[in-house]
Amino acid sequence: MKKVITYGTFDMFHQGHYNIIKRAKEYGDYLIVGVTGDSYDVGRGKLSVHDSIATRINNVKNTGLADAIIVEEYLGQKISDIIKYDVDVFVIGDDWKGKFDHLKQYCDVVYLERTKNISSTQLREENFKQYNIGLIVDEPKDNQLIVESQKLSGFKVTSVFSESREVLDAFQEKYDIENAYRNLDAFWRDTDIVFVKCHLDKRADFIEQCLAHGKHVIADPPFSLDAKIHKHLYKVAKDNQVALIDNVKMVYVRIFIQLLWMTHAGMIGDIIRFNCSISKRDRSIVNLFDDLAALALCPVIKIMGKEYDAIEPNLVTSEDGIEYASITLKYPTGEASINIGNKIRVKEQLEIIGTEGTIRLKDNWWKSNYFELETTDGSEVKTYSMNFEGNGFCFLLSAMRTMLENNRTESMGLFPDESNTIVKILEYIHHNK
Ligand code: C2G
Repeated sequence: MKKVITYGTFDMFHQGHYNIIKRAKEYGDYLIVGVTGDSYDVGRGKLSVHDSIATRINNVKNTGLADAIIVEEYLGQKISDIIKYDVDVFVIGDDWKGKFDHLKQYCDVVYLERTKNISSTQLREENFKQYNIGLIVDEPKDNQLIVESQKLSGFKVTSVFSESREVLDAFQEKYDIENAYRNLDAFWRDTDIVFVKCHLDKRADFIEQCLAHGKHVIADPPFSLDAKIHKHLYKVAKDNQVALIDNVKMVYVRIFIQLLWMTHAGMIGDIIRFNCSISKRDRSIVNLFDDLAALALCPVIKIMGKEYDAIEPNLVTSEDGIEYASITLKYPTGEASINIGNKIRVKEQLEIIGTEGTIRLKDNWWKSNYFELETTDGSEVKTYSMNFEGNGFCFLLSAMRTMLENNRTESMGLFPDESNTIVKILEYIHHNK
């Protein structure tokens, strides 16, 4: 019996998928179809898959052509499958031409011509809402937003606004966006979602204007250093039935969600100490301290909670502002410290010490793709990892799309009250400088 194997995601099942499965079957007597698992797809940057794995498997099954269906869960599984199922022929579309030649030492490799003029991407674009993203900037930098949004179906950066002509020209020189505006009314006409990427002094004002014009908003935290203004912005969002989301990417990345789960499920016992440090040498950014502190406070509030008893700030200031800060939040059963370095440098890391284990994220912890767990029982250090490229913004956008599809306006990444707690802490620090 000649065995054939082929693989795919088979999202939004279409004629191209049917054709390749049918033609693959003709290469032997028994056809195995591998359907990609969600984790595997996320790991390889395929974030736009719409159908659940059950639906995708069912669609393959309904062709009546597959003798067996398996799930592809990890990179390299194809070799194990070929050996395990004693496969004679591996078939795949010619969009992969040459990519699987290394399998020729195990079985025949056949690349078949792709069916023209049909694809899952095209079907997703035709069937689901497309969101135009507009950027409000005061620097010619996009923080990878444009590249990150290209990783997902459904989002396109179409407009940019800046009050400054020089910034706008420099931005356009670099990114060449369809529309560039210095007039907000024109800018709003073209956008569904606005990324407010500007310095803190203007942030709340732009956020409010966008929300009031019925635009969903993503903005860097803190939105304001005044907790009342922050609350008010959420009210404006609610009144206008639009979403307001903190640009905190880490809370949408699987590795952080896993870490959150482990700490909340008591897997490192009671948390007695949380240390988190960050520094950045960029004198041009106004209120850099507040942006860094807000970022460092996110994991603290997510993991330790909002109910701290006291704040103990220790600040080193100069005429340029806060140069270094160590802020300790006292909790009933433990404490959390964040160290923020501006001119004064600190080593970036995040450490959560529990009675039964310690979790560590090294270096750029806010975009880390792995963490280590060292348990107190003396067993080996375990590493939890997930590969992803870029800064993780595509995960935030992916969560946002789910929110909007379900008419939900509040993020479950960083909840509004968690975001407000961060602003309250910063407000307290500034009042007690
Ligand atoms: N295909 C095709 N014609 C199309 C679209 C897709 O022949 N118009 C083929 C692809 O070449 C692939 C199969 O259908 O062989 C499944 O395509 P996808 O669902 O896009 O899956 P893909 O990402 O190509 O996964 O391990 C996964 C595999 O390596 C391929």
